[in-house]
Amino acid sequence: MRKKWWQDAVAYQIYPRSFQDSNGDGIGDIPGIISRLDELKELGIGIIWLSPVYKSPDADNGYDISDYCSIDPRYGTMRDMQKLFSEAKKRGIRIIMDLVINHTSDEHPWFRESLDPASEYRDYYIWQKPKGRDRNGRPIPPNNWTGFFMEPVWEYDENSGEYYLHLFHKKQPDLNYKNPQVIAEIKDILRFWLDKGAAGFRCDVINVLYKTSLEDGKKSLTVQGLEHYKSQEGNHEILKELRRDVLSDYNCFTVGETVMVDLPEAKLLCDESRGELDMLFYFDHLEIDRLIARFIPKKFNASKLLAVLAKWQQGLEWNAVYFENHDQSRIVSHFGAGGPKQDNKSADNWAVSAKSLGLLELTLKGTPFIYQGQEIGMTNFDFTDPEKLNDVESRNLDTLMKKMHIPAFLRWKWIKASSRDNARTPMQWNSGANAGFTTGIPWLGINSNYTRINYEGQKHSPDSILSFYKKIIKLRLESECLKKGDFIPLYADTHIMAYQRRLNNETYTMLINLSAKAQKLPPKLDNAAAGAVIVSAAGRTNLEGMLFAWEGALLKSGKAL
Ligand code: TEU
Ligand code: CA
Repeated sequence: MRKKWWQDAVAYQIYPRSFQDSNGDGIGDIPGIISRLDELKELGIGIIWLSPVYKSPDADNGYDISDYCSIDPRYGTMRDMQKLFSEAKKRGIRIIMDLVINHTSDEHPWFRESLDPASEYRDYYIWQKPKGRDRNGRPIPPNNWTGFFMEPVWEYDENSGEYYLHLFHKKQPDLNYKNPQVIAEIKDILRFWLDKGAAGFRCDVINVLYKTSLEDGKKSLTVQGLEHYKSQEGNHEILKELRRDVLSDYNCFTVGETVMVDLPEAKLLCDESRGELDMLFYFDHLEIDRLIARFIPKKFNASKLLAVLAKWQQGLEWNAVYFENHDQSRIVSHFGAGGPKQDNKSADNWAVSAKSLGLLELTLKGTPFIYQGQEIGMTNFDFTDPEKLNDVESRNLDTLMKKMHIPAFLRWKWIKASSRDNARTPMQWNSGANAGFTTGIPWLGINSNYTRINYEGQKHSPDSILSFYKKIIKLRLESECLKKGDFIPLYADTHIMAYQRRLNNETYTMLINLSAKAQKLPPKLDNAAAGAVIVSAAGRTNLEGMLFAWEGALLKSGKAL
């Protein structure tokens, strides 16, 4: 039996370029991370997921890797990385690396070699002849697939007269997983990092590796062609092989980022007896108020959120639980009071909703992942000039929408709701210059609210969001019921939701108001709400039949109700 230490820890995602700069070049780095490990230990973190720090030309901020076994000089050196492993270990923190193996950078030596049709590396990537020629003699792409980044997925290479496939940016060519040599290379990369001290991997878009066929896809508004490569049998086989031949030799775990995954697929991917992934990130809960994945905002409804959470909480043995990452909006700006349509003005409401959403995340079953800045209630970016956007996806989306003649105000509205830059603005450490992130010019605009929202300001205040996170993380770590107890949905309407966690004789009840108005608790919840209030985001000890605006509260009852 594997000892599943990852089920007893709270994880924290670091997006290195925005975490802490140590040398004034405006880009966060590994020495910067080392200097903040004490803060993470104090927060109660046991696992760090480190977004890519490998050599990369940065077409997609490090998710385009040109050397898997070296550190990009902007982030530091391999010695720094080794120091990060050992300093983290001293503090009881394990580190998982970001494994981006669906694609490499086009500047990776494999791809460079692969440009030569006679090279043994040609077959490392997916090269295809044109389907034919159009009337003007121009080549026609091999199929009708559309990609994740609103750009064509086939890039033509004049030299060889063939196209290569890239589901993401054209500087991110997809590897060919029908080639066993590619899998052999990946195994070496896994061993390299596990031997250096990595405790596992967060596996980027790990359910789209294997392209079963390259036939035309069914017409679709989102990613067309998906049915030919999402969660295929060949993909399951690869995951099994990596587990069997490499991962099982180490005390490590994997969390897959699985795009467009549904529950039946997820069950297969995480079924322990199959030996593929230990847990996965799904997207459904963050898309309940969005159309076309996360691009167009629509109305929030708490009962929808509970339904989605319940489906996944009860559907899988073990979940990766998250509300934010480097691709998503800040949760307080998404489901909380920091959002555009809501009562942003009130600092109280911002804090209460940030706490409540933290309480919600940390009382779910699974391994919680907190994203840097979430623990202080950081909000979406506030710049107003589209020129300031860095995210390649947002920039492509803007270009596409312009072509469709969508007016500028609407484009900006949708980009503001969906842009990945929302989560990527630098960490707000203090109220000094550049929020204490850098002494130089930050690579991406710092949110001007840093004078009000920052780590230092919250550190010594017992009522702060940060102090609240510390408290509930501690509570969770000490409770088997909160970590592993069953999830039972109790009640939801447009604004409030309620659920219980149960293990043996223990029962916790979680109540949350996801609206800007106080809400009466329905009579149906009388029994459940009768327990003792352990913690409330509004600082109350007695609920008196109602929840304040944005209030979440955790109650304890002696026996199951
Ligand atoms: O993201 C994959 C993914 O599907 C997305 O969340 C993506 O950002 C977007 O929604 C596409 O529409 C992973 C990484 O987390 C992301 O940062 C990378 O850009 C991407 O893979 C490619 O490596
Ligand atoms: Ca730096």
